Amino acid sequence: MRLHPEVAQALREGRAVVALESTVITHGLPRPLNLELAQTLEATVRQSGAIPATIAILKGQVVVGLQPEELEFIANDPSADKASLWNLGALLAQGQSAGTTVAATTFLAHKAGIQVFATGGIGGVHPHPYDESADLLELSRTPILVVSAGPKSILDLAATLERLESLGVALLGFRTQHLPAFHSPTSPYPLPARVDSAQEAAQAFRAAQGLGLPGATLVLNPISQGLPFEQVQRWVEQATQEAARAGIGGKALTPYLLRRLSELSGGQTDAANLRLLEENARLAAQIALALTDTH
Ligand code: PSU
Ligand code: MN
Repeated sequence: MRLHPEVAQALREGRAVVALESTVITHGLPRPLNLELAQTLEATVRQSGAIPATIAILKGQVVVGLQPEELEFIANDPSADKASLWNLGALLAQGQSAGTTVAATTFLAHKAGIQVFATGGIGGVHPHPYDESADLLELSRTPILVVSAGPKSILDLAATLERLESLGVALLGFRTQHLPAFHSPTSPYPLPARVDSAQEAAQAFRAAQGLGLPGATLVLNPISQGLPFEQVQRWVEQATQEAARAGIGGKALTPYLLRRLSELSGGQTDAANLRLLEENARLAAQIALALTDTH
């Protein structure tokens, strides 16, 4: 594992660091939007007073905090794989490059000593056929704070929420009592807890850490100016049926559905995706800063 010197120094000095994932760069957004987004997220974290650490697999090495040219490399490498836990060892041994999913980024960020991680939407339970993201299990066994805009809208939200409860992932609605649904700010599903500031989120995470709870604290940050829930659900239904008909499954399913949503919505879901990623990076930086005040 190679840490960017700036990240290593910030961690040694107990300063605020925010981990960022890279599957959204390699598989989530089309080029050249993906690189612009990656650069914007790092700048957003910096403007908010924290140090960004984008995590990726580069030529068989785990890199925590990419150099600008490394960010360009991974964003433009069409052969970059999607790193989850089931292929991480093989990717390293075989010298491959890959974007890291929420599952892999959670594991690697925690290993590097980073406490806060920002993403867009987490993976979860797909409606059918059976497919459940490794994100859920990894969040259940890694005590890190993750900021997202909710489970991705392509998922079965009720089933995903049930799994998060069963797995003991701590859920905090950020200024909301209901589960945010990625492209949409809200859904019909109530959350167990709510916080109204970065400080409160930091305190809840510290309390969970103090007890030694094994899992992550997931801060659910509703998108501002999102898309209507029912509208997104209609696009999702169509895209899901098309995926089933085309026989798309496994790790190709999430990227396929996100692409189809973008087409069906005339690009509206991509615009929403960019906005929520930026908002999550900003909130994550604020929480990382708040954590440096509460020891
Ligand atoms: N959030 C986004 N776009 C994405 C993803 C999240 O806005 O592309 C990625 C994350 O890396 C997440 C992954 O971990 O999709 C989920 O893939 P799967 O369902 O195959 O676990
Ligand atoms: Mn899957």
